[in-house]
Amino acid sequence: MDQSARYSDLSLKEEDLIKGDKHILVAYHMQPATGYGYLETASHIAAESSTGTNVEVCTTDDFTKGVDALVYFIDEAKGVMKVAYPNDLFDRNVIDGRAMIVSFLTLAIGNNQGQGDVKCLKMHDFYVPWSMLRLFDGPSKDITDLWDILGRPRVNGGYIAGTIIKPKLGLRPEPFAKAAYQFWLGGDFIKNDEPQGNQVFCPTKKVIPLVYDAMKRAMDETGQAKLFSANITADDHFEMCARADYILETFGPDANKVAFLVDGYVGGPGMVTTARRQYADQYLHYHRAGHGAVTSPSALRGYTAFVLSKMSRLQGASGIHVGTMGFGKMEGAQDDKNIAYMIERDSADGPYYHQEWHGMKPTTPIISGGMNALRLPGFFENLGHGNVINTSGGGSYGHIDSPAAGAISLRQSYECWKAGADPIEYAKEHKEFARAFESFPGDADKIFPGWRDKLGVHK
Ligand code: CAP
Ligand code: MG
Repeated sequence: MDQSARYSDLSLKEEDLIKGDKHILVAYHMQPATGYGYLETASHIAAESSTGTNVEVCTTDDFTKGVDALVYFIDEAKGVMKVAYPNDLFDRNVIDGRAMIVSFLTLAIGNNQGQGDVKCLKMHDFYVPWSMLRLFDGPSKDITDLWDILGRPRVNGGYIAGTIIKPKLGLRPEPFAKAAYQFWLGGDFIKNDEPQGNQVFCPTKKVIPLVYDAMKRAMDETGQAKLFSANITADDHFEMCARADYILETFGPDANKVAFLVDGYVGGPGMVTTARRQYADQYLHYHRAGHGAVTSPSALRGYTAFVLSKMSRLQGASGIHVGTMGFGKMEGAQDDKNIAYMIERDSADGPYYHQEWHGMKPTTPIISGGMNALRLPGFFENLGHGNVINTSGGGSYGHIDSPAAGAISLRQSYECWKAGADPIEYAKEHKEFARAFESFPGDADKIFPGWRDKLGVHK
């Protein structure tokens, strides 16, 4: 059934829709399945994503039609369609009238993902009008709070050298805490790896006290504050809160040095908002493990990493993993830097929409995935700044001298880039950075050809 007469209006002007402040706008890349027309399929998507189904129903009245989502733009040659979703379509909390991401997803990335007339449907950008933006929580804590704790300037406080306790799983409490202590002797920030929680071989109530003890010893020995991002991911809201409460109680006077990590993609909006609203004093660290199922360029449905990151700021993530923009081990490209700009700035351009954030706190780009001291200078050069949290697991625990040396090499890498120094020359004066070349010779050969002769290192 061709529903374009009701669910499309190509005369609508985007600038009028934006000025009207009454619609969330969404840009999709869409290809119809064979045998289906472009506008016909786009209109069916708008129907399924708002007030319709695949047939007319007798219960529809004029009010219903007033909240129809409308296709307002198509470019069949480029495979782009844009939909205007009336704000009133979206669910609001009964407790406080505020908006929720799960409603945005269940409509804009809901049934339309399984339509038989669609070959490809992927959200590439969306625009949130102020009338809706102000109804989302946004972050309660941001990187300035971490810089404060670390004794750094609140503006441009710079690079936070972090790691992930590796191996990903398999350490019992004592070796886990020892790994943390060893990194903290040189670094700032440690996170649980995304699957680390309350495994039978490393119970939370055994390992957390040891991690806190390691943090205290490292703070005493270095005279510097340290940070721990503790995973509270769980299916059950009350389990999440039990973990969070136990961790805060254990860290006691140093509870402000605890961030909470949630595996936000697999856990979903409910889990992110549980952490955001129940623990607003903690930095909310959004890990996106699993996102590749929908965000990978090879996925023909779902949404992009850009969309995931923009949604996370609305949900209140203090920081989210944004990939390594082609410098690490995960999928990504240098222009992924626009993801970082969208979540950290108050005004930014997405692939299809400009977004004003009206003072909503920024979400920190968290850089992770195959990074080490050798890969960081190129990354910073591409991004243009170092106001990020970087978590290098292999880049720290793979350093041939020690995790502390790995941590120091990461910081030296940042200082080298910030000073505009030549990495090889810098390495001659900075041992841990120099030893990163020997720790990761494959990267060194690729990024700094001839490094052995220049540094006098022989196989
Ligand atoms: C990195 C990591 C992170 C990934 C997540 C891992 O470890 O801990 O979870 O970076 O990817 O488990 O692989 P390494 P992203 O530093 O040892 O690679 O940040 O792109 O979501
Ligand atoms: Mg991990």
